[in-house]
Amino acid sequence: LIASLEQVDQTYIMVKPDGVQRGLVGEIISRFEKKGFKLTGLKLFQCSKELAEEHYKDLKQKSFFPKLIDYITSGPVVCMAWEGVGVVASARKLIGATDPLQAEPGTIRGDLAVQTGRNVVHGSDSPENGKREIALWFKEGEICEWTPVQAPWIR
Ligand code: RTP
Repeated sequence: LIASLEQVDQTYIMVKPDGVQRGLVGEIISRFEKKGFKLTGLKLFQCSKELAEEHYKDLKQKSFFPKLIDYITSGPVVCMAWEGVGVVASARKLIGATDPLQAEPGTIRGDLAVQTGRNVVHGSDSPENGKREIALWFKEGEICEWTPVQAPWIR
């Protein structure tokens, strides 16, 4: 009841090409499902160079930018929209530090990855970017608003 008074946010989570190739899609989806967030969008998708560049436009000046774009476009990704109270910050915690060797055990990157350049998953860094990235990766009609029937605790 108290939670229902709090702000519900959206975040964009993406299994990167290495996560798909390594068969980690189910494992990664499970982490967010089990935590108690609500899935509102899900698709397997081969993204264009243009879309990858738009998504990572804030990193355009970084030396690793070309490698990052090659990586993200190297194979299909799994695009997800998740909703819930505090979902943006919580998802970042579940994902762990950018460098998987610094990520705590128990986090997705801490458990499943080794290299920064192959860190298996992306998560939005603010509620504003959550909205921006969901609008960027999903078309209208691909986001499903639904109400859990018997489980108000998985809001
Ligand atoms: P993400 O956006 O993918 O969730 O990652 P993040 O916020 O943890 O990290 P960010 O600094 O935004 O970097 C985005 C992605 O770029 C790749 N990267 N490579 N030195 C490198 O080679 C390097 N640094 C960053 C990673 O895939 C990182 O997740």
